[in-house]
Amino acid sequence: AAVPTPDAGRRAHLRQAATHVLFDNWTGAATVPSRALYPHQWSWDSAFIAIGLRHIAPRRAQRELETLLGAQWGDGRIPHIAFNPSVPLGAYFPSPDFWRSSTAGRNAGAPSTTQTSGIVQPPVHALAAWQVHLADPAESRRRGFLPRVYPRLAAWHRYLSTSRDLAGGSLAAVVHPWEPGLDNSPCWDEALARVEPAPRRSFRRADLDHSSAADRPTDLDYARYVRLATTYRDHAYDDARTPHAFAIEDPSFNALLIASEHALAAIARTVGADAGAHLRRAEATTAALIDRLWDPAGGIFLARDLVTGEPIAGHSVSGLVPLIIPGLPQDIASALAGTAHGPRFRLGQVHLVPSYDLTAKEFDANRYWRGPSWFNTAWLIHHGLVRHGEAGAAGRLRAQFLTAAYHSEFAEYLEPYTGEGRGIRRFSWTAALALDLLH
Ligand code: 2M8
Repeated sequence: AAVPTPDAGRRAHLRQAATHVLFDNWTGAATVPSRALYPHQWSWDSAFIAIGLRHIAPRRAQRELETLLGAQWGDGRIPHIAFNPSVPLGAYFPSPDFWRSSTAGRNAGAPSTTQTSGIVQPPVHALAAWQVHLADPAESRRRGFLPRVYPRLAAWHRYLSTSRDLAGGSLAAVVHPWEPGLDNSPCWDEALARVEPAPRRSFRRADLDHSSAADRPTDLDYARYVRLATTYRDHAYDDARTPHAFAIEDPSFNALLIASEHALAAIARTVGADAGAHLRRAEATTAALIDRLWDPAGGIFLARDLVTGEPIAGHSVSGLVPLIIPGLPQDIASALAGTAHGPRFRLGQVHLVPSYDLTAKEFDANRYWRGPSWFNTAWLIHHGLVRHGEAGAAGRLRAQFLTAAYHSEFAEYLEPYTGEGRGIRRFSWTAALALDLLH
């Protein structure tokens, strides 16, 4: 799977095709991940999309983030979906009538006009906001972009570091498998098995109208996703009051929080706020991540199940993402790079970075986050490799990324052995991150 970087002609074509995907998926105020499968605004998708958009339409990249932040709740949470009211209810499940944010979320400060979900996704936003600013600082200053987003991003991080620090160990917990973004990762299997599935007839999946059932989570997974979200909703999305049957400290979620906290320090410095507080929080979270989730024997970070109090044994790409953390101790960074190249992930030998351990019995080369390679995690690991002096491996991963994006027509994910596209095509973050790596 070692491939040369596409030549100049192909790069120009790739840039044009990626631009088309993003412009076609723009709805006027934000970008949908996919017109058919995901017809609303998703939280971490928008952050990745803004990182790509800044190269071709910096003002639109700012708006992408501003629109998402417009759906923020009073308690600081950024919901994982901001719903587009012009999309029919049946086009996506779960729809606004399931989440009931403006009523069930009222005490937590959900907006009264925009309908949203009540759960969150990984905090890539401050990272994105800082990069979007740097792409066109003059336009950013003219629009007052950073002074407007800074307090909202700070409130978001505060929510994650307080209300979501469920174990009191200085890490943010996720309370639903949709929150870490790696929805049906085998890492969640044991924790999910404790959740009583909702009756199958109580909901209708819309995803299967657009994607092959073999590439998606199962009905049983969905029945449990529904139960967890219903319980959270029925407790007014109150983190302290909800009896969380699923509560996990995920390495990638926390690594993104740390990287974003560093970006927030840079933003704070620019707007004249206290950068030191953000840097101290980043350091404390890094120390907690190493203390609570680092597994020296496996050379990878492991998620921790807060219901049992035990680490989760499965090796997922999430455990490699902490490579992006500025100032990660060099021995840990080297061990992570070694694990990425080892038999479980085979970096450079298979396509991109598989989402789950290739040697595990739960590995499935086609099913969503149970094995396929995804472009956003490859992009993160590319940056981690660059940061920690692995330029050769980073360059090879970048070449693979661009070639695969081109050949798969911006697929949602790839079968890691063949490199064939899976899921939907013309997927926004694949196009956006390809644009970013082209620049
Ligand atoms: C997937 O998740 C959504 C639920 O949030 C779904 O399956 O309907 C995940 O891949 C997630 O990481 C992503 O943000 C979302 C939209 O692309 O799709």
